[in-house]
Amino acid sequence: VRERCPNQSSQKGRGMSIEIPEGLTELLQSFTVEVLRNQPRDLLEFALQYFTQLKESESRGAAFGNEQNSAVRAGKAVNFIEEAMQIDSENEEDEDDDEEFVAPVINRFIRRASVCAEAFNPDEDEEDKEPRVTHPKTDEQRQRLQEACKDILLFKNLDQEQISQVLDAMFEKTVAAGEHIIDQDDDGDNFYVIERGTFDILMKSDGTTRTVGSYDNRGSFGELALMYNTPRAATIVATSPGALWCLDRLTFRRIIVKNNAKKRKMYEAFIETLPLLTSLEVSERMKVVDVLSSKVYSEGEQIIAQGDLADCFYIVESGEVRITMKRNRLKTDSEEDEVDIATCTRGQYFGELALVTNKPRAASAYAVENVKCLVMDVQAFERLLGPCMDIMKRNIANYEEQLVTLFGSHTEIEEPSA
Ligand code: 1OR
Ligand code: 1OR
Repeated sequence: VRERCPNQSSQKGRGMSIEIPEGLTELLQSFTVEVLRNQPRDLLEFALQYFTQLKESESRGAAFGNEQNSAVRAGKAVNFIEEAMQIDSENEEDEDDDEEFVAPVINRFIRRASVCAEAFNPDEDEEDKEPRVTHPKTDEQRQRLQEACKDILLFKNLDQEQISQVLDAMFEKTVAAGEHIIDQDDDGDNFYVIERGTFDILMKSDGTTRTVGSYDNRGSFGELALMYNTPRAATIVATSPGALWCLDRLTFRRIIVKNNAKKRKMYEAFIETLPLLTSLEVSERMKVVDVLSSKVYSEGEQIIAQGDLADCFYIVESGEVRITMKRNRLKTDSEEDEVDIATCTRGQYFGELALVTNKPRAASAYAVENVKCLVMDVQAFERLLGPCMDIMKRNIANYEEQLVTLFGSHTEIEEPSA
């Protein structure tokens, strides 16, 4: 963090204007997020560790604030490995002894996918004339297939008839370790849902190929080339023996892409009103709609559980969501009380913090009444919301202010929310 030159004009009118040194906000913001995430017992000790590590990583060349952060997602669903720290191979002695935090945090949005905005005509009906694809399955297979597909967001908004056509058309494929399922720049053939196995996501840019993430026994891939008629954006390689459910391109386009066109019409107006997304271009906003799925929660239902690994991001479409936090540290021993810390209503979002910081959920979320949310999975979030990061980070910084207002600096809380 650079200090301002003391000879600047602000010195003249002492007491009138206070200049905030460049980088201070980001520095404190990242630190605050880590404090919230880790809830350290000894704040001073934590601060010491944090800033020492920050300083070390700065002198290793990863200058603070230049967006080159190492953040390793240790979640189960997907692992995103940023390339920044890997580029210059570090000294051996620099062993990673399972740090409680990765400093500095936050920006993992180094590079965005090169998915071009090629127009596609969702109303093209040519594919409707194709015969329906059906791959017969045993009951056991069908059950496994249903299980594998139950969290696939692209399937969430399909009606009963559409979903059963999709399931009928899917076929199973076992893969060996090392097998390339998709090669970057190829044409798209299938969409894949993971039944089991681990897979690496590789991308090449200017001559070198890098691992940008991985899948661990769940998730799906291969939708982009089919949705936007583009070459494959990445290479997917099996890193263990595994099994996939495949959906052919024609069925995918006939059902999923059609459905997306309907979704665009439905959500276009709402999406336009979201302050979070104003930094996106129109074509990008449409892609957000494509990957959103709508989910309904009934009164009192839990949407997010504090401490869980995060795989989704939420925007409230209707109803009210209550955000609560456990404050066990301030109570005697094991006793935990959940405290209301915020509410979200139409147009507001939640569940971004864990995705931005690579940490478990910092709070829980409950539906106060019947609630409808738009849900985006972590990968779509990664690919699409890079330009919205500034807004989100600013809001995350606000969490700290509100934290202090709500709880004071270290007071024991009984009923902070009136
Ligand atoms: P596809 O049809 O282009 C490759 O074939 C697939 O890899 C792609 O669809 C996605 O399903 C999947 N950027 C682009 N595609 C990705 C990415 C990705 N991750 C997985 N796929 N990332 C952006 C990197 C800047 C990684 C984001 C986590
Ligand atoms: P998440 O992915 O961690 C819980 O899942 C979500 O609750 C979190 O993202 C935020 O979107 C949302 N501190 C932490 N998370 C908050 C807060 C918050 N408010 C909303 N969320 N505050 C600090 C209070 C201890 C703000 C209180 C107003």
